[in-house]
Amino acid sequence: MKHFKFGLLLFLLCAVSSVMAQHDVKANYDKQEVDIEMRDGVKLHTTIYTPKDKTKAYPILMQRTPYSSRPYGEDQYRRQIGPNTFLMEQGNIIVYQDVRGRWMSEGTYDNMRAYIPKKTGKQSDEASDTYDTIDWLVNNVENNNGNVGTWGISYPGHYAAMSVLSDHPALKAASPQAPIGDFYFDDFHHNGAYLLSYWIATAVFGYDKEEPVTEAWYAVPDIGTRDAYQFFLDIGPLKNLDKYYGEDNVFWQQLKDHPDYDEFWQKRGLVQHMKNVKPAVLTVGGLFDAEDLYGPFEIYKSLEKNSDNYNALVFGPWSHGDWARLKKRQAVGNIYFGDNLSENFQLDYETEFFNHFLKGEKEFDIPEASVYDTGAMEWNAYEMWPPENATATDFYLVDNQNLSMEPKPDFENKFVSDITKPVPFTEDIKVTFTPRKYMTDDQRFAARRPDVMVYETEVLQEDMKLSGEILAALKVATTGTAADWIVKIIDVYPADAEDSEEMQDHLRMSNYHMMVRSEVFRGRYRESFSDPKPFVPGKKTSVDFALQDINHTFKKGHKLQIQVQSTFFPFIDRNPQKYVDNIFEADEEDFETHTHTIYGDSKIVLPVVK
Ligand code: PG9
Repeated sequence: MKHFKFGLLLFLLCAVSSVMAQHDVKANYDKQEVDIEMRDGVKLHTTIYTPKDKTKAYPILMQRTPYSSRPYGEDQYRRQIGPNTFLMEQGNIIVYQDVRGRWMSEGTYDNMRAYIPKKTGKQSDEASDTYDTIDWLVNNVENNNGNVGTWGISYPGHYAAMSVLSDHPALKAASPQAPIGDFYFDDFHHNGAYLLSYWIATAVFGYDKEEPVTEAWYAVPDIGTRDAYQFFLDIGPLKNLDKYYGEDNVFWQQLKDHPDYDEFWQKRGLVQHMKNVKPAVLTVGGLFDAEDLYGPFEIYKSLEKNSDNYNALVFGPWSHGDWARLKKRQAVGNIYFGDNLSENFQLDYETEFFNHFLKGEKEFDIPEASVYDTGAMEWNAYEMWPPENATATDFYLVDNQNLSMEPKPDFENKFVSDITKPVPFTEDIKVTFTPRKYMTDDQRFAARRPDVMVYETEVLQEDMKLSGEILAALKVATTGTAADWIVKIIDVYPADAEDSEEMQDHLRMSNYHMMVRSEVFRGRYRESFSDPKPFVPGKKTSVDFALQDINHTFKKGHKLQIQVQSTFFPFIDRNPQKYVDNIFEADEEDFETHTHTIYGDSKIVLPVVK
């Protein structure tokens, strides 16, 4: 009974606070919903919150989203509007729009709809939809000051990045946050490997709807278990998942039909177009973002190379979207990084950025690149990213348990990759919409497996800082004709390390093997993502690939450890290890256990700051 009363009290408290928060928005903003007609006649449902104080003009801050601009109904208000509460409370015109083909908007959805550089006639894409929307807003919304900003996280971040290609003169600033750059390197794939850990999410993005809707027209499959590893192992070949997603799941069909980086994916990539843009851009990412790392890094780097607009980067110790939450202690999984990091970002970076470029406020002085050091637990301000004071340094994978500065080409580390017992990517037993916590998880469970090769330094006698880009240059062989390669960069804590408040019960910080970065590479794409090749059994072969950037000090008393393995399940699907043209069509008998070899002239090239 006691628990029931507590639960009821908690519910009432939440309900009251929700009404109060809504009241704040309702008390200070008017709301209207309009269907704005695009150049091709399709109408996009757009929700507009305008400050009740009509004595001054305001910029327009817009988010375009596939996740709904709800609540629908002009007397229904969001609890919070805008990029953060500071911009909400200061007063801005806040706009949310259902993108084409989603929720209350008309049209047909297209995942990562391709940008059309030279549109003719009524041709449309997300950039032209943005242009047409901005044009209507600045000409029809009262009290706007003629300046527009866009923002969004993840898919909305992708549309914020795409907005700068609209070329509308009123668009002065954009903040793409964890923006998707390319579904072949963000979210659904990493370097050609399909992320089985995203399979659930295919329900949300796979089905077309016939008309504008206020309720979800899709359903996430109930797989009847919380044990994702066992579920997907029991399912076997990917084709057996067809019983959950039929022909009407357009996106599932597209994933199956396009295993290689073909024209279907290439034309949907955004990074290639991020050139010669005018609006100021503040790109934001999380160093432990399991969903979109490629996008923020590559969009920032492309603009840095190919555009002379204002272009800044913020990368904090965050998982996907953490920076938008007002949580005092910032932690990812078991690792605590500091207090008030998100609030400080929202106030000192995000709010100042938009107020400067949209309201002309002078107070604005953020570094070109603000990147958190996830080992030293402090912010670094850089004049460029990656920093030029880092030296690409070779760490060779020689003996089992040893990293060396010198290669040993004849040294061979062999392991059996048993495809019936793939290496788990996490010890946690759960089914998630998308992967998240594994990004800083303890890797001792893997280090103690015979199919995970471990290489490490001695205990460091002084701090070693790694800032920038990482290359894995492997020399490998397999008795099979296909293989995946996973490389993990790990910070091994000392035996006397103290536990964080967030530490899981079965773990201790003592000797914690903290994942700092991991990446997967499907070996068939070693020459080209568009032209897969089998391995020749037993032939020493080069497999080179980048891991996403890091900024991490391995402190004195710690060790730098590298792990290499060939399965990472069910983060990615199992490679049959026998070459088949399309793994989505593989049969049970195609899955073979094989012996892989890592030669001693394999190296990981790390950005050491001298
Ligand atoms: N990038 C995230 C995502 C995209 C597609 C499917 C699932 C997740 C996001 O938009 O949150």
